[in-house]
Amino acid sequence: MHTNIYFVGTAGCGKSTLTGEFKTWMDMNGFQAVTINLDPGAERLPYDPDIDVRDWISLEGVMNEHGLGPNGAQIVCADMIALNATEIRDVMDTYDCHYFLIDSPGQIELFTFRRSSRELMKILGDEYSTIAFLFDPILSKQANGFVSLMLLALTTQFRFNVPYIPILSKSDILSDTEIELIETRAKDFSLLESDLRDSENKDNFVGIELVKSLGHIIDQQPIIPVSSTEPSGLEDIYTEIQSAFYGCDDLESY
Ligand SMILES: Nc1nc2c(ncn2[C@@H]2O[C@H](COP(=O)(O)OP(=O)(O)O)[C@@H](O)[C@H]2O)c(=O)[nH]1
Ligand SMILES: [Mg+2]
Repeated sequence: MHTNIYFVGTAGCGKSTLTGEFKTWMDMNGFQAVTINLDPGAERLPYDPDIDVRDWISLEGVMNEHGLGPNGAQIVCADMIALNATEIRDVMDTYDCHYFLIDSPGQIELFTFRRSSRELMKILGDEYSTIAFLFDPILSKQANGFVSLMLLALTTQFRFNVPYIPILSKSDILSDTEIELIETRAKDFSLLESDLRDSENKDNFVGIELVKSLGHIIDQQPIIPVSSTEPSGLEDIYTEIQSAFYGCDDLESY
C-alpha cells in the first residue's frame, strides 16, 4: 500500500520546488518516497524526477505532430497522460516505497479541469491519494484573493473527492503578521467575511454570500505555512498526511 500525494496549485505557486524539497525532507527522515513529474512541457525542474512523464510524452512532439501551439498541445498531452497511466503505474510498481510525490502540470486547469486527471488518479491508485493544494502567498494576503483560491481548492476537492491538505506556499516571503492573519481567516470564515466587507470589495454581494456559504459546505481546515527555501513546514505536511489516512490518535509512521 502506498500514498500518492498530488501537489496542485496555480502556475508558479511552488509545486515543483516543494515536490523536490519534500522528497529531500523524506529522505533525510528515513521515509521512502519517489517523485513523479506529470508536466510534459516542463523545460527545467528544480529536482530530478524518479518517474517522468516526458519519457512517454513530449510537448514539442505533440505540437509538431498535430500542428498545435503550446496551449493546445498541453491539452492534448493532459489527455495522453491518462492513456499512458497504466504504463506509469507499472513503473511505480517497480519501486518499493510508501510515498509517491506527484508534481502536477504548471497550469492548474490542465490538471483540475480535465476529466483525464480523474482517470489518471484512479489508475495510479486513488484509495490513498491526497491533494496538497498550494495557496499562492501574494493572492492569499488579500481577502478576495484568498476567497478565490478557496473556491479553486473547493473545485479541486469536488472534482477529485480525496482528502485535501491546504498549504500556504512560500511563507518565507510573508511577515509573521501576514501568516497569522491568513491562518486565522482559514479557520474563521466570519473574519474572512468581515475583512471582505472592509476591503475594496465591500459592495461585492457575490463574494460575501460565497464566503457565508463556504462556511456551511467545507470544514474550516487549518492551512499549513510552508517554505521550500528555508525550508520549513515540511514536517507539518507529513503529519497531516498521516492524520488524513490513519487518524490523529494512531499515527502510523513508516
Ligand atoms: N521565496 C520562495 N520562492 C519559492 C519557493 N518555492 C518556489 N519558489 C520560487 O517560485 C518560482 C516558481 O516555483 P515552481 O516550483 O517552479 O512553481 P510551479 O509552477 O508551481 O511548479 C521559482 O522561481 C521558485 O524558485 C519558496 O518556498 N520560497
Ligand atoms: Mg512546476
